[in-house]
Amino acid sequence: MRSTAIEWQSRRFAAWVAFTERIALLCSHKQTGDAGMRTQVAIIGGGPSGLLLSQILNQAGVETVVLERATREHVLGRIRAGVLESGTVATLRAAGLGDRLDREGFYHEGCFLTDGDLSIPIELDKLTGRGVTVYGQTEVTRDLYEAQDAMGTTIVHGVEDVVIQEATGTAPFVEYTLKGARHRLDCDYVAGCDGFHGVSRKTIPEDKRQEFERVYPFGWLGVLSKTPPVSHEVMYSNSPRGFGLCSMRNAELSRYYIQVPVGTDPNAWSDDQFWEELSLRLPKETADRLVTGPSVEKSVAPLRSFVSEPLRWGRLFLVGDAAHIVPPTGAKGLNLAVSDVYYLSEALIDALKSGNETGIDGYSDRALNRIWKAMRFSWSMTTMLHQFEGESPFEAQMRRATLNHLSRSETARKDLAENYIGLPY
Ligand code: FAS
Ligand code: PHB
Repeated sequence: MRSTAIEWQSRRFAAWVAFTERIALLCSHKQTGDAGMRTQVAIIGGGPSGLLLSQILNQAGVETVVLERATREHVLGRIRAGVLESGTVATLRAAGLGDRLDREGFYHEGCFLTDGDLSIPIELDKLTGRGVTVYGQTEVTRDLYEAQDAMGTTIVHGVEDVVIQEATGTAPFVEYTLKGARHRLDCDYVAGCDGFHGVSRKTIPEDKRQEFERVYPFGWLGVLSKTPPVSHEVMYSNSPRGFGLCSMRNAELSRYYIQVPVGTDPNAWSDDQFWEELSLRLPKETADRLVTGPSVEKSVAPLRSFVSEPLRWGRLFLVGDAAHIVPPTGAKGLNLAVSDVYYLSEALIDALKSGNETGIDGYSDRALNRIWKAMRFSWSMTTMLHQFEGESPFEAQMRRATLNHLSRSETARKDLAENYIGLPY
């Protein structure tokens, strides 16, 4: 008799535990704001693309949930882009993100190309009426997170095993694991903002997408140092030893890069070796002014040109690095992500607010039209300024002749300037 009572009690206890676990799961969803696990736009990826899309859509009254694999600290710890086109600045301002950008961003009226001791000023503002703004991607992302917090939008960090389901149907959904529990998020549309290594692009069957790629036989070794910038404007240097780049984040924080072989280990380079090699790639009068110091960040970025077409598959849309990668020589990566967001946000608001699907039907072609021109510019800047292993003396001369022509032709400099400041949206 007694054992039966104990058995009955243990069954009741097990049922109670299961019930509380279910409530806890629903509450955990509530805490993540999944609001009954349904939203209008599911955004995969909480980098610049995903956060800016969430910002603009929520401002228009469209509900989103951002699913991000990494922690916020990890996302904010990435040191990446530094140069914003005027279209990017305008889009960020329109999204309510202009305050700190306008206070702390540096407007640059030009940039420099150099070839040995030949210095070629590219007077962007004088040639096109517009310049660029130096403001690190880290700061853009920080501003986006703060703005998203203020709006109370839903960003779920630490998601794993994201799977996009029914993208070609009328009721797509996203499955993901959070703290060991499997979740489902129903939505009207999915935005793949999860970068080059994300799941979104790979959700599109291989026979439904066409990929275009050029992998460069070198990478960039980048150093961030608490030193005053050597040049008041970004400097791209061609030299017989390879490419070098001098940039900055502010008057006390500089960002430098040198071209290195593919697979270079950043830890194999001491700071002194880095400063020595950079100096050898700059004009002498610039190298003589270089203020060196300890690196606060040192990393190697591979260089590739990549586009995946189309950017749409049913109710799934690809945005930013999930769809394309440019070599950073043209400072286009982040800026292209922003123009993708500009186009897609406009299209989704139209579709969800007015039922007008013209924008989403035209998103892929419209974005690709701008993407390909930025792809060409980034490829041309990379080809012009980098030494290719095994290049013939003829090819090296072609690069130098291009730079020499730029130094003498305002027309050639205007063409470069028009692309560097960013082509119209
Ligand atoms: P991102 O890659 O920035 O963000 C994608 C987000 O999705 C990440 O936070 C990732 O954690 C998340 N994610 C990935 N898979 C996921 C999954 N399965 N589930 C959920 N979340 C997932 N551009 C320049 O203009 N100048 C530069 O100097 C420059 N340097 C760069 C250096 C490096 C090493 C890299 C990788 C890129 C660099 N770029 C540069 C380009 C860079 O700035 C990108 O263009 C920009 O980050 C694009 O932003 P997103 O499209 O948001 O992609
Ligand atoms: C940077 O400041 O990190 C930077 C600037 C210009 C580029 C690439 C990177 O083209």
